[in-house]
Amino acid sequence: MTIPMLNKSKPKRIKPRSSRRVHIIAAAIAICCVVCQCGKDNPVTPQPPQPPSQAQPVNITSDSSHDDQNPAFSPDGQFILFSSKRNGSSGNLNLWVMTVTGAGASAVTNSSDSDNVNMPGSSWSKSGNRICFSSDRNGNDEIWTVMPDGTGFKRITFDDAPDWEPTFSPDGNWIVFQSNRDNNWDIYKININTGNTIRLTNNAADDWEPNWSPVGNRIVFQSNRTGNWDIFVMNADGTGQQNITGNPAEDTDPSWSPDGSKIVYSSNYGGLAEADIFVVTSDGGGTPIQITNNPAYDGAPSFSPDGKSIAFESNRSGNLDIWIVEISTSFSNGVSIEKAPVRKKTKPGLKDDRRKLKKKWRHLKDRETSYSTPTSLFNYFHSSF
Ligand SMILES: [Ca+2]
Ligand SMILES: [Ca+2]
Ligand SMILES: [Ca+2]
Ligand SMILES: [Ca+2]
Repeated sequence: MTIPMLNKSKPKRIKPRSSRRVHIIAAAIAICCVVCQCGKDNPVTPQPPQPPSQAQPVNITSDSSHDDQNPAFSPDGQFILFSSKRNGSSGNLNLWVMTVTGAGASAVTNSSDSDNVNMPGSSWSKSGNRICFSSDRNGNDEIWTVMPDGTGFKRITFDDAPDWEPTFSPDGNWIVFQSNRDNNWDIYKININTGNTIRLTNNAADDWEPNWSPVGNRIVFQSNRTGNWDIFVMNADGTGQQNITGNPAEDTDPSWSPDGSKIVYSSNYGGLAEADIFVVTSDGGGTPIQITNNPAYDGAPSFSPDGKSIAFESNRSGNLDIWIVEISTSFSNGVSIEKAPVRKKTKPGLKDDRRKLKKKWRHLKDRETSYSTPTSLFNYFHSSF
C-alpha cells in the first residue's frame, strides 16, 4: 500500500490558524491510519520490548565425578583456579588450575591435608602471580601463598586459631581473611611482607568470607549480625561498614565485578529452596538481579576479569561442578538470566565441610519467612544496570 501524497498543484493560500490546526490534526490521523494499515503487512511493526536472550550456564567440569568448587579466575582471564577432590586424597580438597573451557586441569597442591581457596574473587594475584589459600598442613588452618605451578609455598599466618578465606589486595601486599583468633569470627588483613596484622571488624556476630575489591579501596564480606546472612561492604581500613542486601534471605559468598560497581553473590532471595546467583550494586542502591535460575544449589560466584561472564559452583549435575554463564549482554541490554526450568525441591547438595557447617548454622537460626518478591523482567528492563 502506498501512502497518498499531498496535492502540490494547488496554489498556497493562507488559512486561519484554527482551520490549519484542524487540517494538521486530520492529516496526522490519516497518516496514523495509513501506518496502521501498512503494519498489517509490514514485519517492522513496532514491537514491545522482547525478553533478552537467556544465557545458559555451561558445565566445564562435567568430566569429573568428584566435587569441583570455588572457581576464581586468573588475572588474565584464561584460567580458573578451583578446589577439588578429584585426586582422591582422602576426600580432602586440593587446589587445581584449568583453562576456562575446563581443559588441561592440573593439581597445584597434592596434599592429604585440606587446602581451600577462598570464595572466588581475588584469590589469584596479578602481582607476583601468586595464589592464596588456607590449609591445615601445619596442624591448624593458616593462610599460605603458592605459585600457580605448585612451587614456592609461603606460610603467611602463624596463629593457633583457624584462619580462612583469604583474598589479595590489588597491589598484592595484603591479604584479607577471616579468623576467630579473638574468640569471635572477624575480618583481618595481614601485610604479607611484614606480617603486620590489623583487625577490621569487631562484632559479636560472624563476619566471614572477605573479598578485596579489584579497585582496592573496599572490602566485601558476609555477616549474620542482622539475624540472617547479609552482604556488607567496608573501606579497606574497616570503617564505613554498610549492609548492602538488608533482606531476610541468606546472602552469602560475595565478590566484586572488575570495576567495583557490583557484587555477585549466592542467595535464596525470594524464598528459594536452594540458592541462585544474584548481583547487586556495591553501593546497595538496587534490587537484586537474579542471574541463575535452577532448583539446585548455586554458589561461590566470581566475575571474569573482563566482566562478561560469571563462574560459580553448582550441584545441578548431581555433584559439585564449575559452571560459567555468559552475561555479556546482561547489563547493557537489560539482563540475561538463565531460562527457568520447572522448580522442584532437591536433595541437599554435596558441599564441603565448611558449607555443611554454614548450612547447619543456618538451620540453628530463627528463619524469617517473609521474603520480598524477586525482581521481575519488567524491573530488569528498567534496571539501572
Ligand atoms: Ca565434578
Ligand atoms: Ca591459624
Ligand atoms: Ca565477629
Ligand atoms: Ca539477608
